Amino acid sequence: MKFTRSTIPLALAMAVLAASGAALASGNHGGGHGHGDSGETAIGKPGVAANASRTITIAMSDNMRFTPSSMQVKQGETVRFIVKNTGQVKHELSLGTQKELLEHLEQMKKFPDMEHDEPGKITLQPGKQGEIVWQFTKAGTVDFACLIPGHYEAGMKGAIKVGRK
Ligand SMILES: [Cu+2]
Repeated sequence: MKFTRSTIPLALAMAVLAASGAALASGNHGGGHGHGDSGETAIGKPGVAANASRTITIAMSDNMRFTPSSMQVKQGETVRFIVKNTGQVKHELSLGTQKELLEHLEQMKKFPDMEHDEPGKITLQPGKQGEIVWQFTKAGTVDFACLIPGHYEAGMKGAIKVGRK
């Protein structure tokens, strides 16, 4: 192939474009996600009971339902959840994003006896009750579920709508 006067500048222009493209791509790399400010997560953070603006009681039953299974809170609000297992088998309530809950569900299938000490999660034996105090810092939806194998699949889940303040 023979270079003419017009092909040479074009080849140069292409080389410059390719180089700047590479520079842009590497410039984008590692542009921060915010991790680890005061225990805050995508769904909020553990709350302080003294700051709770209200108490919501949630029952967990063997018909694989939370009652209530949907509720509404305000962004910034701290809620004290009293969770009661009214059934004859173990249940749990885990707060999380849909993605976290589904990932957790997969782990639970591998390790069914896994217990949770993490905030935002509570496992209760039949007839027991416990509480979770949670502050909803971000507007959107916070999901919750019972991740004991078979329970989520049977419909044991719910959602908390967090309204923008
Ligand atoms: Cu359950």
